[in-house]
Amino acid sequence: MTAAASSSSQINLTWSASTDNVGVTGYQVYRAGTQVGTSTTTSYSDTGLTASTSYSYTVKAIDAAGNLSGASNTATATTNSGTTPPSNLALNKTGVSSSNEGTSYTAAKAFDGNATTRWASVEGVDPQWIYVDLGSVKKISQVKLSWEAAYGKSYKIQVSTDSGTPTNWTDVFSTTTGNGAIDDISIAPQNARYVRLYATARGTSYGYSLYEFEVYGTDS
Ligand SMILES: [Ca+2]
Ligand SMILES: [Ca+2]
Repeated sequence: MTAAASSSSQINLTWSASTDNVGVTGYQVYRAGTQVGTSTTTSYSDTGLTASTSYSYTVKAIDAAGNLSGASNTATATTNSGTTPPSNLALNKTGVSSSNEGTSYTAAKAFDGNATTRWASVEGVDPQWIYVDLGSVKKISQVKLSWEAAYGKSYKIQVSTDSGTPTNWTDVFSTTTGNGAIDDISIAPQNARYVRLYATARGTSYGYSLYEFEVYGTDS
């Protein structure tokens, strides 16, 4: 018998058919020694369980004469964590940038969920910016920048709740000591339809280049 969690509240059980020569008519399923259900097949789904909890199971076969077999081996599984990972609000949303180094490095590449594609600005020019349109106003609380080698040293994160082309920006984060790679930035929850990276000093002689520009939060 095997047990495998399929969610935070369900464990699926499967077992081999009993070879009882009288003819098996079904199975009784036990959780920690207490019967929780029956099955006429060789599988059972135990539902209504608690997240992140270990459960142990056995089965017994029942034959046409009503006799129970001995218990199977004990199978154990732990339900999944009840927390769902936050989703990236910027994923596949429309991006706009101040410049692109080329047609392979457009703003969309920073919002495509692909860690190998990237946006890059033209080389050697400040300032540069890139923003995402979340589609509607959200309450955002985290921005994660995944820089290529061409990182930003001084930049701001700005938000706007404008509709249409954004013109009013509010600073929600600023640094002059950015060090590239991953910049995972927590901010006080902000209403935002647009989220912009506004960069004023480069860490290299190149431009600014982001593999991904992620935004996390909740529906406002
Ligand atoms: Ca990408
Ligand atoms: Ca960093």
